[in-house]
Amino acid sequence: ALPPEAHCTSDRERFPLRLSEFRVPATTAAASAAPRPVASLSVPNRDGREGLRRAREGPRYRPRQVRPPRGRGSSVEVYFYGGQVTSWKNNFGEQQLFVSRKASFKPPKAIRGGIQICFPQLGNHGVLEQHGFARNRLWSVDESPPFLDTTFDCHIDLILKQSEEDLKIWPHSYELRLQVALSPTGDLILISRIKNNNADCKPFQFSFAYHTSFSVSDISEVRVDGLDTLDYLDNLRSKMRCNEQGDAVVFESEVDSLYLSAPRKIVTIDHEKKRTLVLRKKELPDVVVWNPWDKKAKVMPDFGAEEYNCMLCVGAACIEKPITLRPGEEWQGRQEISSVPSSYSSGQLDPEIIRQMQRI
Ligand code: TA6
Repeated sequence: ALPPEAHCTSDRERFPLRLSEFRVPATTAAASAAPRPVASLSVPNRDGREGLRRAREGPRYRPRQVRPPRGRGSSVEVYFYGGQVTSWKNNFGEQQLFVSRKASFKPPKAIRGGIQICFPQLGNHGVLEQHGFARNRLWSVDESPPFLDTTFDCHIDLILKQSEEDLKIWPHSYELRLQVALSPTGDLILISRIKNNNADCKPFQFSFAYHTSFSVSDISEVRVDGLDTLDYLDNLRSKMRCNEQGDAVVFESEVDSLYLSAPRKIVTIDHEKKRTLVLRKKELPDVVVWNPWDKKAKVMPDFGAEEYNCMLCVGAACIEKPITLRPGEEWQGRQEISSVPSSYSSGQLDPEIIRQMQRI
């Protein structure tokens, strides 16, 4: 397990979150030498209060193991490297994301798993390296993020800007801001804002994705709802445009598809865990769905041969119609995920849960 760099709880009344609490690696060299999670945010569950009390006994602002008793309370871990979320635990302290045990945490390889930020290109849909360069660059803390009306208490803001190296391969000045937040109910919210800072009034175009790898119980016991009847680009058949005939996407072999113009809500049901991951997206019309299955798994150096059984990538994306920004213009793309128990064996959401979610 990766030691969290710093651990800070945020509770409306008790601990206003201040970025200065996070230990920021002194120099880029230090940061890249041993990339570690920059931050670990957690929202204790209402009945985990006594956990908080214990936390407060620790040295100021450096509580250790602030996990509420019985591992309850949601948390998220983020890396400067790639601006990547590598852990998200729901209100029951259950890990929702997959990170390969063979993952590399050092440039040039992106961290295998978690939520990769694919920018300015998704996949090999363009001339740049696979999935663009943002996922293997060192991000930094965004000390002065412009106001966001939907900010939850428990959040961290990161930023990536062009480097001299990047300008040689993608000659544009930009700001890519990422806010990672936990809602009071433990939902994970990612909001990206991309601004064109070109001084030469040149517009730029990009595609984008939250390449999100979920941890699942058994891939053959998982289904994805909300993609039926949609067109998709099949990367296994040279991006051939196909149409989804099934009423749900299930997994019996390698899948590498980009679903186009998908609905705002996509539901991933893990029958065995009786858990449903509800993904909501904004300004990201498409959805990436990927599982390498056995053959591809064996040839990926940073992926365990059997790990395809316990992971599934389902992420919001914008690929079919790349976004064009003129200088000064900004785009914002949001992905929000809730992890809810699906008590019915059919995986249907429990009506009571639906009522609760509609109240959120
Ligand atoms: O999103 C699917 C995909 O583009 C697949 O084609 C597969 O290559 C996957 O991403 C992982 O890409 P990576 O460059 O991280 O090995």
